[in-house]
Amino acid sequence: MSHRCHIGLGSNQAEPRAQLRQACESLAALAGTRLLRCSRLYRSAPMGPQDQPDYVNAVALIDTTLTPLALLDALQAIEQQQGRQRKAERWGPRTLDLDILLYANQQIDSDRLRVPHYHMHARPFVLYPLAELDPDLILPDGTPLQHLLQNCPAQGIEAIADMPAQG
Ligand code: ROI
Repeated sequence: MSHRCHIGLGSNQAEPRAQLRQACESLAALAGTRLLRCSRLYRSAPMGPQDQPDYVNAVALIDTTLTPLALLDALQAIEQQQGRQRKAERWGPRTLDLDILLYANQQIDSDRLRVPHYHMHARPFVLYPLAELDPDLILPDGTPLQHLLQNCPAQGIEAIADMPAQG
């Protein structure tokens, strides 16, 4: 059985646009997974420590037969392939960040994984690309995405490009 999942993508190192394009290709190539669509690419100032470059973010929608933890493993493998190094510094710059934002309508709270993603409710660089893909989305707890957007000003986030077509 396959599940519809929203994946958040972010990068602020080593040609962020190319990082996101490559990550989308890798998502499309995952076992048991189809890439349905990707949002445009959005640029925003860093949230958290300011002494790092602007970020480029996007959201991808996939259909996958992977379980949540298998999907997490696969996303972490893609991060590693693209040179992600886990550093002690929290909220520091990264070549690629892939987050499971939503996994079907499930709420998951385990040691390794929390879905919906912890901080998505207040992050414009997640909510705006998500709304581009699915404006009428309702979160698993019944909150409409549009409610979250009303409480989350766009704050300088800017669509800068389309995700290039896959294939
Ligand atoms: N800030 C922006 N704008 N985009 C991100 O993806 C992002 N990711 C992070 C932190 C460091 C919190 N800030 C971010 O992990």
